[in-house]
Amino acid sequence: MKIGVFDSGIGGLTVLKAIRERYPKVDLLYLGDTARVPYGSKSKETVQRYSIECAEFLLGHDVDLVVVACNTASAYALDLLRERLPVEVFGVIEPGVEEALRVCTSGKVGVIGTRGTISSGAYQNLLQKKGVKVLAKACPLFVPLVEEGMVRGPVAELLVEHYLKDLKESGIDTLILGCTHYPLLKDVIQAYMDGTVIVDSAHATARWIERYVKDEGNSSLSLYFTDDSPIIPNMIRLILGEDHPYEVISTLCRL
Ligand code: DGN
Repeated sequence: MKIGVFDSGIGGLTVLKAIRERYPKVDLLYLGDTARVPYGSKSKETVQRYSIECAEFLLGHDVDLVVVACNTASAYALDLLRERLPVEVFGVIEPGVEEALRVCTSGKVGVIGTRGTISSGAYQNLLQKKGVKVLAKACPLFVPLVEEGMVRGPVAELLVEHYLKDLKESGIDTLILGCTHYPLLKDVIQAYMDGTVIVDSAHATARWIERYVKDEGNSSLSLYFTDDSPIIPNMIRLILGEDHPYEVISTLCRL
């Protein structure tokens, strides 16, 4: 079986990694739209167009299932992708929400993400429909922090305190990491939010697709990006824990 994963950039490799760990035999194809990242500041229509193009690229490589690793694309484009694609499509928001509802006992859930994801209200709407009180916070500096590889140490600790102080004092017992990059800050976040259950959408998504995945194949991994950047090899090493070759493709971008 071949699973295609796409993201606005490199951070979606956290979702790919969680899928790879859970289904080690499947063939995996990853597309990071590094030429057009970030999606968080683009309009809904633009994110939908980009998402369709990414999914078409994956379908061109005969994937059996598509996972939208990007939170913004999941918020804006999932319904459209489901209408248009001939294969099953999954996003990261619903799995994260369901996992949070499963573990939350206080009736108060926190969610953090990029400005785009938080202002889309996608997490908040799903959680509120289930009668849960939601405290949402955008943490815009977390993405560049991770991309600089500063996932632990004093700067990470300071920023975690800066963004999460209100949430810590609010009485939430569950915190959703609503961004591809945030699982890399999980240790620092967990240390600061002592006693709070941290829900990582990447792992929740890998579990969520279980019913649709047959763990068979050649364990291949192909990585594609729409633009090159010196950050890519560093992030591959940081997230996957190993070096891996990748290909830069330009035909996707029709801007
Ligand atoms: N992949 C994006 C997300 O999960 O929200 C983060 C990177 C970005 O587009 N800013």
